Amino acid sequence: MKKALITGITGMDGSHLADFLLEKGYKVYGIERRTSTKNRTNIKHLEGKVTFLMGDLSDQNSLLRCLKEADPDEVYNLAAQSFVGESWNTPEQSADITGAGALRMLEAIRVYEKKVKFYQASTSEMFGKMEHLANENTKFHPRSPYGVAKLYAHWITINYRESYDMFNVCGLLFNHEGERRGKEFVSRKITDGVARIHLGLSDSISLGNLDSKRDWGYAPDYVEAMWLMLQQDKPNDYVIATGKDHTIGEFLSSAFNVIGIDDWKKYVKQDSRFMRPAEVYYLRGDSTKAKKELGWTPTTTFDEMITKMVKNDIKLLSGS
Ligand code: NAP
Ligand code: F7E
Repeated sequence: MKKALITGITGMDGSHLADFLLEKGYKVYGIERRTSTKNRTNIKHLEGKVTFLMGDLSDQNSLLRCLKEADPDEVYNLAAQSFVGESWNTPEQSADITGAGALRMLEAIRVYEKKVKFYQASTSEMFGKMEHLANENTKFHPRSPYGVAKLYAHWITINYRESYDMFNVCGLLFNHEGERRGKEFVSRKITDGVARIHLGLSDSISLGNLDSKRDWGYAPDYVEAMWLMLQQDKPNDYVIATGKDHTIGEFLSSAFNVIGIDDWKKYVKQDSRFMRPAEVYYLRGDSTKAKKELGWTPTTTFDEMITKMVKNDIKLLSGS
């Protein structure tokens, strides 16, 4: 039985990856950090199936202890301060966890001295200021403290691969969403807001810049790509994306359509509090390499994903 250790298991991707690996017959360990009130919303269903270990990406020894306890074949480093907007408020903490956190996990693996495959959650935010389709060779120009921190984590993962012959891969994942997405991200903020309007709990949604375009995929499709990367003969880095871009306006239109509203504009307010000091206006990825080498393609469409998210939020809010 293969063993996997996941950092960030309480998050959206971590919980989906645990579901996926359990299906594959893995023994799964997940690192949780200590918080004053436990948040197990995304992982309640994993209790009794996954072994939870206490650790923190800011604490090197805790990572080494978790590694020894799990003795994994594969480590998936998904933990991060992952909210781009917040990274301007806490740039140092974002650098420490999102950037140096990856280094701490890599160092733990290096001193552990057993062969462990390592996945790093890299991101399209590293491309940042781009205007065309991005692939693995596109130059980076991050636009936030988060993007800069992720770029450090990306390069240190590659550097440890080259320096110590470690099996390290980076998945350059474009935006992916789903029912377990945090409510501050624009996708879930919209689907939760639409559900509230539908149920008469609210009459509008306040958003920032509506002109950004994103390449939005569905999270359960994307965790499969992470696993596929670690099953290859040689470690390599891959862009994971749908290849299609949509504006936030199009996301709104699709979400309101689920509840039968066409004129969504009268329900949306613009609020400067949600604008960012520097914006990433356009992201669209070319995952030809992943398709060719991993056999990976996304299966859930933009509208299907949004329909699932809106229906799920209506169900959660109505308690049905
Ligand atoms: P998420 O839902 O925000 O989950 C982040 C996870 O990191 C949570 O489990 C969180 O734990 C954990 N974490 C935060 N600080 C920690 C610390 N100091 N020590 C240990 N754990 C800590 O993020 P996600 O959307 O699932 O994304 C997973 C990874 O992929 C992240 O690294 C993200 O940056 C990256 N990524 C995401 C996307 C996307 O579109 N979703 C795209 C590209 C890359 P708590 O629950 O305790 O906060
Ligand atoms: O913003 C705009 C905002 O916060 C998307 C993370 O998973 O994907 C995610 O980062 C866009 C931006 O995601 C609001 O300005 C408008 O242009 O949902 P988001 P993100 O910044 O793209 C990447 C790939 C990651 O790696 C990250 O970890 O939407 N926007 N109005 C808004 N965004 C938010 N959050 N809230 C608004 O009210």
